[in-house]
Amino acid sequence: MFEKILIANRGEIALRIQRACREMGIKTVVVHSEADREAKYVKLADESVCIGPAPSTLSYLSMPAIISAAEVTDAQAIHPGYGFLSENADFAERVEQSGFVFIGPRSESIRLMGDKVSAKQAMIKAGVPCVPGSDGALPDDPKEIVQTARRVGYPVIIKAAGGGGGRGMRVVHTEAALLNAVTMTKTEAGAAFGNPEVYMEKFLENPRHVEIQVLSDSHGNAIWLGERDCSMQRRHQKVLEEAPAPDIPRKIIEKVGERCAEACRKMGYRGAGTFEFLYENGEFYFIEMNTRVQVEHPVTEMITGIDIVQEQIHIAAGEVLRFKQRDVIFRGHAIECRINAEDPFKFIPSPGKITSWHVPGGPGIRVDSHAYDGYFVPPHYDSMIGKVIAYGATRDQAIRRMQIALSEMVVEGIQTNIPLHRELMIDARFIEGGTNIHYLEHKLAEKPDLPKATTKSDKK
Ligand code: MV4
Repeated sequence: MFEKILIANRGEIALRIQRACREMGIKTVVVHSEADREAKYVKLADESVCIGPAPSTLSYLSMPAIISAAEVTDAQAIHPGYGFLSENADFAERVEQSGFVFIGPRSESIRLMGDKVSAKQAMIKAGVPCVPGSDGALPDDPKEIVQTARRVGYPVIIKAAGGGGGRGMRVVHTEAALLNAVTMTKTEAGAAFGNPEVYMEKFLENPRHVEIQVLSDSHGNAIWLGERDCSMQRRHQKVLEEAPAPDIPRKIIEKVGERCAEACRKMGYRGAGTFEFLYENGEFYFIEMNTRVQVEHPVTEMITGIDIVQEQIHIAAGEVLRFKQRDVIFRGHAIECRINAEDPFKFIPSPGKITSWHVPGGPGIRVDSHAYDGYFVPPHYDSMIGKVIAYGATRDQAIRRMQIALSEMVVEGIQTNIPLHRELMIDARFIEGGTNIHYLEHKLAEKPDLPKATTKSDKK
């Protein structure tokens, strides 16, 4: 096992990885920007290295600075967390070429999944169900494009091979609009991703976003850790996630989960990964694979008892997977609310000093956050300042516990989206379960004065 790991990230996930390392008896090095110098989680690490000024391009995205920090501190492995360089195949390659272990997949896997056309082709080959669409990238010949759309059936969606996470896509409803939409998406994709390739899929109108967590070792073993429902989102930003996904028959989940694990074995995938699916009318359709640990990993940890970050480290150290599929037992229900420093009505970021921070507790409540009384939320990064996770024997109990947790939570000095979460926890459709990817945006459009459930502690 490693003696020392460098954490190439910031905020709650840097603290989360540090806790995993500490439990395993591994020393930690945290790299940080000038803006994060005073953060308590930086001081908590065994060592810290300032790698540059506040803008992430000059610090958290600086490959030479991070690799130099690993060299001077004698770290053996680098954990990239999520965001920043976590899905950058060139970074993974440079880390390994410099003699360190990248805690994540081989760079070839990251590259394969980063190109959404090659990812989808790999999944088709591995027997993972995909959205019907073009066979690979769209050709230049307009006749062929028109033919493909007729075969797939309108509406269709044009997606950039270099896109993902909602970037570089366009829905097309009629043949009259098709060729222009393809040209525009290609032009934008070329400019945004340096790759003009696009592909076509049947556009699913009302799906849910359900993803499968996998773990795969470097010895050909792979398991799936159930699903997460991430349908509650706004502008491709997930707001809350839960596991299991409400009202999906276990037989269907088991079948798709096993397909994902088998795909990992076939690809020689290493590490933790997430297969993203759209779920509509009882069917799963693969859209993308994420080759990192995800923000919402705790809900899976709560219902399986498996520490995903620790398993990433065991796998990176070359160990054989410590669990067989039959060891994975799903128990209870977990919900995660992402706490963002933002205006709860307008969603604009609200950085600044937290003057009062009181986190909830009690049975089944977990808070993953690096924030504290007096913490300054820097304006340079993502607005997420933490996550509240509620576990219960049933979904109803998890909701009830989350309602109580959110009623106890106090954050002053900055604005947060806690009022929105309080509103969602008493929303009849959420409580019923199984809302689709459009639900939150429709709800917010209907009731622009949401959230109403404010308290004295929410800054105006
Ligand atoms: C789709 C889709 C409907 N049909 N693909 C958006 C993010 C990216 N990961 C894929 N996305 C979508 N792909 C087909 N064939 C609808 C979306 C989509 C979406 C997906 C997941 C979560 C939220 C979403 C919000 C809008 C659109």
